[in-house]
Amino acid sequence: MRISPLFVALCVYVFSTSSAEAQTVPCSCMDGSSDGLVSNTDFLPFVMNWTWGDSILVPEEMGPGLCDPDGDGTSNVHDIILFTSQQQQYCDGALGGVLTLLDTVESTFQGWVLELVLAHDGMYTGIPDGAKTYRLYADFEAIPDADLYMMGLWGDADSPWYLDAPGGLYVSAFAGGDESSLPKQYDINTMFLSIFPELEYSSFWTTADMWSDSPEFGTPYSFERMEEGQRWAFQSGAWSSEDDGGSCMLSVGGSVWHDRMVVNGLHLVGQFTVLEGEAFSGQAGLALCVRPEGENVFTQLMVVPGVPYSLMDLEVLGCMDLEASNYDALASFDNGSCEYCAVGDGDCDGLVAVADLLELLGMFGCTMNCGWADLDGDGSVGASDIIAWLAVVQG
Ligand SMILES: [Ca+2]
Ligand SMILES: [Ca+2]
Ligand SMILES: [Ca+2]
Ligand SMILES: [Ca+2]
Repeated sequence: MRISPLFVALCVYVFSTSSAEAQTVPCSCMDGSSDGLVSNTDFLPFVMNWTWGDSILVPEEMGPGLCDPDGDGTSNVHDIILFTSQQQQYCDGALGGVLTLLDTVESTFQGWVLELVLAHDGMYTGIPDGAKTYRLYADFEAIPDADLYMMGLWGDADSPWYLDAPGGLYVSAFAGGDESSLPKQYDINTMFLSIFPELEYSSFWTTADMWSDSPEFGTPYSFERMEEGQRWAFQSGAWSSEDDGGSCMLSVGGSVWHDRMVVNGLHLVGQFTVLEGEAFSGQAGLALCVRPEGENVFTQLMVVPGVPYSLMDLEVLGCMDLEASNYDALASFDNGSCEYCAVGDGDCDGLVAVADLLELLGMFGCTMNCGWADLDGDGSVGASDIIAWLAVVQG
């Protein structure tokens, strides 16, 4: 294997945050179709050529769909991350153009947050009593005057992407995909959820919550490495990208620009229904793009190498603001769900009505963390709050 010192320098540059000079690659490196735009049409040729960890024997033969943007002498997951970060960029190779690789920005990753979605009692087909469904979220601090877009998950041989659940994971037979594919939320047909309710608890990785509303856009595509029997490894709770030199689940083409990829608070990356036992842990890396407010291009790449997660990251998600109508005294992590409604409108339906009075009466005698019902703010719910509520109704 021949590794040019220039390429090594480029590699060090791309995955560090302190370099000053922007690096470029020929258009032909990213625009495999030579149509002047880096897009979906370039992606498949790339995937065909870019496998993980394979040496590039003749770097001089870089051409459409085959190059080594991170300059480490192999085709690897970092190259695909760099390719993905160039999506929707224009570049005219016929004119000898070059693409400028994005600067890397310091990570604002705050850590993982794991939510217990449901402790199962055996009511769902195929999910035994005692199984637990968790959702794994990435928590990022916002970047001032810019939006963060999730590109996806990755790991390499040094910092593998893996999961470890000795009790095994539940994956529904109706979850889509095949035995070589990694279970992903995108593959689950939501039309089936009403027929097979257990499908909602099927385990998967994802680049964003594919079941949340995204009215103006379709569902964004992502790409993952296919590997024979990968699904069974995932299902057995012992899946890792380490032996393969690396793996990733990255948004394909313009999908990085999808509104669902905007990182705003907690960002869903996976759901795992652990069949038995308490143990559940693993590690994943993340890749994101930064888009400054008012600009229509990504200007920076954020790369988070593998960070371990475990049940230590378990939090109760909810609203932690006492002033909010949906204040949750049990919450340990504020997920930005706080709702603020008119005084006295406890159920937040826009009307101050009997239903609210009943809720207030239900909290009568509360002496701590009483939320909206403590209308006069004296720390407890008593007769004075009912009088205050009646005053609101009577205007
Ligand atoms: Ca193209
Ligand atoms: Ca490479
Ligand atoms: Ca109401
Ligand atoms: Ca009170």
